[in-house]
Amino acid sequence: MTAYHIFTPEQAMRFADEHSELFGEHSKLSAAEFGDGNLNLVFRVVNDKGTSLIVKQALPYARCVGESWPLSTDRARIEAEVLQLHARFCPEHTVEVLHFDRELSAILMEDLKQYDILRTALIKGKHFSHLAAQLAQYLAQTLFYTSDFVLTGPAKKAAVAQFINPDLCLITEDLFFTDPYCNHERNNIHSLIQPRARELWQDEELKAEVAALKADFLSKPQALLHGDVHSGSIFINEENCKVIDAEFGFYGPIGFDVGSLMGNLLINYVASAGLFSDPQQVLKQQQYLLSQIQALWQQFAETFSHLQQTATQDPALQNERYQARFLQQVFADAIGYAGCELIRRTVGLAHVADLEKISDAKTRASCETHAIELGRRLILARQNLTSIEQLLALVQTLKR
Ligand code: SR1
Ligand code: MG
Repeated sequence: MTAYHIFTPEQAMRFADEHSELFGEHSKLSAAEFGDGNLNLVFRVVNDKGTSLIVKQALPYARCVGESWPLSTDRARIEAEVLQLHARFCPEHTVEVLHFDRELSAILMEDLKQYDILRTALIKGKHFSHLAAQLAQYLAQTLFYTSDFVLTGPAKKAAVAQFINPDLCLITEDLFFTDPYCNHERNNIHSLIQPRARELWQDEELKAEVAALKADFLSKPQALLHGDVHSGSIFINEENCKVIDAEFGFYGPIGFDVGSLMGNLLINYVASAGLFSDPQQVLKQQQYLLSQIQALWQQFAETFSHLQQTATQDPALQNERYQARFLQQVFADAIGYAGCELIRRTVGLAHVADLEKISDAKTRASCETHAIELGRRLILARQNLTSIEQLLALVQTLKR
């Protein structure tokens, strides 16, 4: 067993070589660190034939801030175990973990270099017709099979304990639900939208609803979530998409994963007016995103409902009325969490390239204001929206 130390590229290379047959003997390997995420080191290890693997190592602090923000390296175990479990239920759309070393908090995984990051692709205006269908499958399968519909009471409690993830949950608890609604020093607010952000801090109606969403995030362990399904955690190409980066995984409300994804598609929707100069391209992009959001919910609900009817183990939870009610509440929760994602990516610590890439400050401010308004409406209206068509109508009535 090797004690924890922060990898150099050379050490990451040796780690990959020791734990994979893929490179073969006498391979000439090279490695480079290329991570640009908020928390970890990420190395690509390549042999002389171009075969490559990824080594991801958790640092004992948040990379984007430094040692002043300590973080448990146990998140690497959580990530590896969530990905391994999700891969049992949806291997097509989960990145493959090849090896995990607990001491080193290091994961060896497949390299998705034939894929693009979804966020980058959307910013370039690339469209994939399979996006919604595949991610609906990923969400429905992973969330259903880790829920009370399938697990016995004792097995579920053991699973909840296995995935207790206090450090990373605290990040979400703070960044998603607390900071944007007060004058927090972590917030990152462009000067042109300062006045709109300040209104959030006084918006008691909104803050009460965000409190309810946070309380559910804290105390509704429905399924093993990925916990951070934003469009930077999804790799996509013409045929397939795969989800990575499950370090925020824990047992929480199903609507959080579904809503995080919807929220990210909506962020690109509002940003597209600033990303593209041709109004026709904006329209095309927005239509594409709305059609994907619609298909995402429809196909998620269809698959989840089918699984409820055919694979529920718990006799009481086989009740059809309860099952329908459950799914309706997931929908409302998802809309609320999508709203929170729109707001926190605009005024909170962690911004996203969709909005940051808009070079004209006034245009960006107008898109950000749109994001805040849309987020607010979603949070407030979520319990009254009973169909995906109603959600899309609400999105379309709110103009920039
Ligand atoms: C300090 S971590 C900031 C954000 O990056 C992650 O991907 C999560 O979305 C988190 O909120
Ligand atoms: Mg991440």
